[in-house]
Amino acid sequence: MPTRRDALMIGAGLALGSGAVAWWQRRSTSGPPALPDRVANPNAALRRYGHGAMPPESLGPLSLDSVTYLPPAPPPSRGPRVYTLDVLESRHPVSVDQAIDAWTFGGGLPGPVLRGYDGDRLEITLRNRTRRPHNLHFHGRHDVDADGWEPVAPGGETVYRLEAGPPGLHPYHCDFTPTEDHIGAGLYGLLVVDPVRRRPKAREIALVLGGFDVDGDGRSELFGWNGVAGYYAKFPIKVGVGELVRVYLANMVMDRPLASFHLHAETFDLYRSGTSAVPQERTDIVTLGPAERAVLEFRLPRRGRYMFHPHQTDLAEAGAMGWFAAI
Ligand SMILES: [Cu+2]
Repeated sequence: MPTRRDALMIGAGLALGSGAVAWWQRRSTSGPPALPDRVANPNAALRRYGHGAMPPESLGPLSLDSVTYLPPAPPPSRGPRVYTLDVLESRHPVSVDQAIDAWTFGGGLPGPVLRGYDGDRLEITLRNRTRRPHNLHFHGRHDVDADGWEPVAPGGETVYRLEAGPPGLHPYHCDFTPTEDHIGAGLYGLLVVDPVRRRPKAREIALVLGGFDVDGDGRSELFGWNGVAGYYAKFPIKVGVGELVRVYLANMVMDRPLASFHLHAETFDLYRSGTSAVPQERTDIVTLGPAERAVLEFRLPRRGRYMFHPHQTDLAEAGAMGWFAAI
């Protein structure tokens, strides 16, 4: 309701013209409170939830599809599953105007998804094509002789033989010290171990959270899923309405104590580390320490855009907010 003072001022405004009303509205202390900077300043507003970190312009809506969507689980294998990972150095763009000096497994950041059934034999050859020592360490269960902490010299190679297990999601990464630098530069990826009694058919998606130190100060300034800041804010992950979605989620940010994943407008079944056949919880948020991971399952019930982001909003604002588009 207008106050008596408002009525007086409107009357004065009519007498003085609309310019005077606008002047009074700007000066009045009884008007609406001043907008926070992030709303009043459109550039600041755009920084909310990752829109301040746009992906490189070279990336289009399909550019990360081969990283985002997992191919179907491989058929059972009698022999060992054989992989070769070359450790490479490259300049990796992480946003529209920032890049990092990356070390990668095979040129991609994260490295390729390795996959096998519980009990499958894996044979992974690591070839170090860089000027520094690196190595390859797996989470999950394996023979202690294949633990991978020993350095592989520049130009050298090592074969790691593992028996995949237990069923679940196990990150792999370079474990050469200082580990946070080697992981921060991009030396990480996912090993998916499928239970012999397979999980139900689903749209399978990998989301690996990384931090990017773009100014070389040892701290991440940008954050993003699957190697790019702001990508899924610009290009939502498409899933079908009502389709079972399974997310293989891992936190590979080493310089923050925690990072969470929060889904808007729907909840998910949470399988911590993916090692149990039954979920521990139905929730809309899971918090992960460095190298922690989880498998999430959910269905989005109607068309629309469903936001996801770490609830550490500085991470979300610096590139880690994204959308699922249910279509
Ligand atoms: Cu390394």
